[in-house]
This record gives sequence, C-alpha cells and structure tokens, in this order.
Amino acid sequence: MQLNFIDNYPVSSMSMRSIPVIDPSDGLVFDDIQHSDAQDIDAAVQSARGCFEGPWSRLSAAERGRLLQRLSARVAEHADELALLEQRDCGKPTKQARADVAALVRYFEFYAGACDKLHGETLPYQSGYSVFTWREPHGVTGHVIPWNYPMQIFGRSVGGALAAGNCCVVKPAEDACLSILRVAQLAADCGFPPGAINVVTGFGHEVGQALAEHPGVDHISFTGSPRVGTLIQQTAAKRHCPVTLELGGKSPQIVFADADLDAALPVIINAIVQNAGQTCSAGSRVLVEQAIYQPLLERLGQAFAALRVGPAGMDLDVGPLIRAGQKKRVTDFLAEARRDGIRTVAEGEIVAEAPAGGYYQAPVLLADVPVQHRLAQEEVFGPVLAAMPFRDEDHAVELANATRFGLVAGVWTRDGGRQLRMARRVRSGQVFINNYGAGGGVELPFGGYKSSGYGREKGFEALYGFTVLKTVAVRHG
Ligand code: TAP
Repeated sequence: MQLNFIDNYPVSSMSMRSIPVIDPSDGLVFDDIQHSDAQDIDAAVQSARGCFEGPWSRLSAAERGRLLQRLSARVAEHADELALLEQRDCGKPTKQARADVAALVRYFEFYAGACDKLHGETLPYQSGYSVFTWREPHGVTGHVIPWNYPMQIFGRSVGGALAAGNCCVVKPAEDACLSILRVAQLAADCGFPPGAINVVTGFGHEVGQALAEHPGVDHISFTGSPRVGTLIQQTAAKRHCPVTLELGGKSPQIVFADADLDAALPVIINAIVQNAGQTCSAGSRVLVEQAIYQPLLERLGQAFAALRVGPAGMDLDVGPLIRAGQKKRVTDFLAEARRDGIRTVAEGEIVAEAPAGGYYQAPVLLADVPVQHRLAQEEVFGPVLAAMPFRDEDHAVELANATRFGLVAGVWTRDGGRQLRMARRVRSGQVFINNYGAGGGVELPFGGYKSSGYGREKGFEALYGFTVLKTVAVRHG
C-alpha cells in the first residue's frame, strides 16, 4: 500500500480509501495508492506554506542548489529501483524507463546549477533614483502531472519550482504515482525540509480540482489534455492564480525531397513509437514532398511492419498503453480511419508472449490522411502515424500549421535557406532541423503556441514562470 507524502512523512488519506494500481503489461492489480480528497490537499498546502515561510526561505540560493544536487545524485544511486517501478507502473520498456530516470537526474542537476544564477536587473531611471528588480518565488506551487512521463515531468516542473524558491504540492495521475512518491521520500532522506515537496494521490476531478481551487496555492503548472487544461484555467482564473499549461500537440515531421532519408527514417519512427506514442511531443504527422512520398511510405511501411510490441520487461520496440481507456481511445481512432477509407500502409506485430490482459496496440502507419480528418487534427496518444504529401514549401507550411496545436516540429532538408524559412514560418514552440527531440532536452525551453498551451517549462526560461518580478525604486536624491 502506497501512502501520500506530506510534511516529509508517508501518511494515509483522511478518507481511508484506496485506488488499485494496475500493471499495464498484464492488466493485474499489484499495489494500492491513497484515494485522497480535498482535506489531504489542504494538509499538503499547509505543510508547503509552513516550509515556504520557514526553513525554505532561510536557505540561500546556493544552499537550495546543493540540496537539488544531492537529490540528483540520490536519484542516480536509485536508478535501477526507480526504472523498475516505472516499468511496472506505466508499462515502459526497460530502455525507456532508464532514459526517464536519466532525464530526472539531469533536471535536478540542471536546476541545482541554476538556483544562484537567477537574478534581477538594475534599471536606468530619473536622476536621484536607484531602481532594481527582484525575482521572487510565488510561494506554494501546485503541480498536476500526467501519466505518460511521471518522472520527467515531475523533474522539469518541481525541479524548476524548487530552484526558484517555491514549495510544492504535487498531484500525479492516478495511473502513475509510484516513482514520484519514491523520489519525494529520497528528497526527504537527503535533507529537504518538511513541506518542500508534498505528494497527494487520487483522481483528477477530486484532488486535482481541489489543488486548482485551493486559495493557498499561488501558481499551477499543468501538463495534460486540452479539456482539463481549460478546466484548470477556469478554476484558477476565479482567484487570478497564474498557470503554466502544456497541452500536447499534433506535431509534424516535414520531409523535403533533398533530405538525408537514411538519417531521417529512424528518427521519424522513434518520434511516434517512443513510449507507445504517448508523448506530448510525438511526431504524429509526417508531411512528405510529393516527389519522394511513395518511396518514403514504402520504407516507413517496411520499418513499421518490423516493429514488435510486448510486455515492458521484454524491452521491445513498443510496450503496452497505460490503461484500458487509452487503448479504447486509440482503437476508436483507428476504427474511424477504417470507416472513412483511410489507407493503412503497415502495422507492427504484438508478440505471442504478450499477456491477454495487457493494453497492447501495434504501431500503425496511415497514408493520404485528409488534413481536416480527426486523425490529422487530434492527439491520438498512441503509436499511430498519419502521412500526407505536400507540393512545395508554402503547402508544407500550410499543412504544418493547419491544426489547433503548435508544440514541436521537425524539418528535414539540406537547404540552409529553407531550414531557416521553415523554422520561422512553422508556428510551434520548438523546431528541430534534421533532428527531432521528442521528450528530450532538459536545457531547451519547451511549451506551445495556440492550444498546445502557454508558458515555458525546461531550461532556464522556466524559472521566469516560477517567479514574480518585483520592482524596487529607491529615491536617494
Ligand atoms: P488528463 O485528464 O488531462 O490528465 C492529466 C492530469 O490531470 C492527471 O494528473 C489527471 O488526474 C488530472 N486531472 C484530470 N481531471 C482534472 C481536473 N478536473 N482538475 C485537475 N486535474 C485533473 O488526461 P487523460 O484523461 O489522462 O488523457 C486523455 C488524453 O489527454 C490523452 O489521450 C492525450 O491525448 C492527452 N494527454 C496529454 C498529455 C500531455 S503530456 N500533453 C498527457 C496526458 C494526456 P487523474 O489521471 O488522476 O484523473
């Protein structure tokens, strides 16, 4: 049985209820988490407030950095344990679970080094004045974390908030709590004061909602679906609480005829099958210049047909989806594609060893997907790649920008002028030229245009969102 983590102690929910934890590889229950409610959120917020106004604010920026550095090292020491937890809880193949731990180590390391580099400015003003700015922490920050990359998103969000001087209350997705609870315990073990990091588990519509509503929460960071992002925004707006939203994408990989296809192919495939396609920055559309459309589809089709799907422990190309509901979402999208006559070019294979109760979905390559079709517009969050041809640069830009999202884009071309023109014209928060950074890049500011959200996480830029700027004007004559 897993407990909440409040004030540096594992504690039961006041409701005394629990939620079963299911292994996506076989669909069987193997643990329980707390089914918390608003009372538990209130206890966690009070703990965070006490820490913020007490021991946390007395630490210098360098001391906060040392604590984060210690936590980074402690996570690295527990890498095998955390990777196994994540593998069982989320169905991640071993290499993906290990990559997630490595990213968490890097987030804490990066933000450890950033703590004492965050500063204000002095500003020229009228004579007889000295004016300067301070970057102050919000206070208590709330973090609603999704299930697809619990450790990575915890690292980028909580790492940045702590570095900026905030204390945190975290609500992981109920499908993916175990690694986050363990990391909170590791933080306490290496000296974080009680209340710096609190974790409360439960359902989003109960504890997530309670966190967004709580008057003691000064900033909310949310990663997840546009639907829930809107709810959080509306709730937070009632008390003018700032939010950072990362709401996914329908990111294009744009392949011109002059591209190095040998380099592009494995990257394009990885960007959609990594984590079974359950990645906000998944490259879920491939836009291909007409002249190479058919030959590229053939090569992609051969590669898709060779992909193998199975239990996380087998460490194949693709693991199971997170839960039965997510599998249904993906199969419903595919049924719609079939109904509307969209061509399936190739499908991967689910291995015979995959237990019948697991949530497996073979990767699927679809061709000639009309730009207005839901398969070209909405996040499937599964290993489904939608291909479509384009005529020229203008048409490529038109298709790339033709969804409500704008998170990440990949451009494959050897033409230097075109590389820069495309980077300017595509409306997305990140553009990768001749590479694609799905899920990676601790140092690189990350966030969306349009319905992909606003505010930036990752990199130094995130620290501006986790602080408030105060201007101080001193009149001294
Ligand atoms: P969401 O419902 O958006 O879940 C994301 C997080 O929000 C979870 O921690 C969830 O908690 C919480 N939540 C749910 N309702 C809430 C509420 N009313 N107030 C506050 N927090 C709330 O996503 P989902 O239903 O798991 O997945 C649906 C689709 O969303 C996916 O298929 C995918 O397209 C998209 N999605 C995108 C991302 C990224 S990285 N952009 C991540 C996950 C999902 P519980 O899970 O405990 O309810």
